[in-house]
Amino acid sequence: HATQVEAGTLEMTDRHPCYSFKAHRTYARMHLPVAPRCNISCNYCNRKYDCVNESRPGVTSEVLTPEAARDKYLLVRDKVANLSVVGIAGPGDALANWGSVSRTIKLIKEVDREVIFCLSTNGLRLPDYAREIVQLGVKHVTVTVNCIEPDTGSLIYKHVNYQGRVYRGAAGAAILLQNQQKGIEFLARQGVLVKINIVMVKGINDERIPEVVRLVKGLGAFITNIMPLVPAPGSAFENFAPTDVAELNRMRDICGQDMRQMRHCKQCRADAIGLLDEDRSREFSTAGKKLNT
Ligand code: CLF
Ligand code: SF4
Repeated sequence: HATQVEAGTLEMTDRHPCYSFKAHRTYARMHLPVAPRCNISCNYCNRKYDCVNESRPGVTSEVLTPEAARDKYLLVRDKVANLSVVGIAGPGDALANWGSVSRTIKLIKEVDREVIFCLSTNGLRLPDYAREIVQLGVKHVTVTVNCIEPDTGSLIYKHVNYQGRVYRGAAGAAILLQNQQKGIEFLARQGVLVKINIVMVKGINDERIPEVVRLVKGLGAFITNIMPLVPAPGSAFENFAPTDVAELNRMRDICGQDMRQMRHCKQCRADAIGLLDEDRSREFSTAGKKLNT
C-alpha cells in the first residue's frame, strides 16, 4: 500500500533519534514509565525488569502517574538540550495501560505543542486503540513482531491475556499476531510511521526473520529494527546465548535489501533520558535503582 505520510510527519522524523540515524547524535529522547502492566508473557521477559521488547533487561524503573510524568517532562525539558521525543516504552506494555498512557499524552500536549510522542507496544490491543492513537496525533509507533505464524509464536509467547481470557501456546500467539498485523496496517494507512522491533532468537525465529520483514513491509511499516536477544535472568530464555553480533548484522544486511533497517538501537531502559548514547535516567530518577548490571 502507498503510505500516506504527511510532510509534517517526515519533518518530525528528522528529529527522532531512533527513526533517523542522523538525528541520534543531536536529538534526545525521554521515556516516561507510566505503563507497568502487561497483557502477554514473552519467554524472554522477566516481569521484574523492563519490557524487553523495547528495553534491556537487568534494570528496573520507577512507575509514574500521568501528572508526575508531565511534571518530570517539564523538569527534564529544561535541562536536556534538544529533547525532541517523549516515548512510552514500558516497563510493561503501553496499550495494557492505555488510560494512563493516553492521559499522559494529553497532559503533556496541554503544556507543549512541539514534542513528538512515540509509543512501543506488543500490539495485542492495537485493534482497540489504533484509532485513538491517530486522533491523539501520535505519528511514531513501534510494534514488536517476532514471527508471523502461530507455531513459531508458541515458542516465544507463553500466554496472551485477551478480553478476560488466557490463551496459551499457538492459540494465544494466533490472536496476538493477527492483532499486530491488523493494527500495523491500520496505523500505516493513517500516515503513522510504524517501526517493527524483532528480537532475534537463534533456533527459534532467526531463520524466518526475512519473512517477517517482507510481511510488515507489505502492511506499510516504515523501518525494522532487528534486535539481539539479551537473556534476562529468571526468564524462560535465560540460558540462551545472546545473539551473535556478526549473525545479527548479516540478518540486517539480508533484510536491508527489502526494507530500511535501524542499526543504532541501544535497547534503552523504560525511563531512559538523553541522547541514545548517553543515558541520564539516574540523574532524574526518584526511585529507579540499578539491580544487576
Ligand atoms: Fe523510545 Fe523506542 Fe520511541 Fe525510540 S527507544 S519508544 S522508538 S523513543 Fe530507540 Fe531505545 Fe532502541 Fe527503542 S534506541 S530501545 S528503538
Ligand atoms: Fe515482557 Fe514486554 Fe513481553 Fe510484556 S510485551 S511480556 S513486558 S517483554
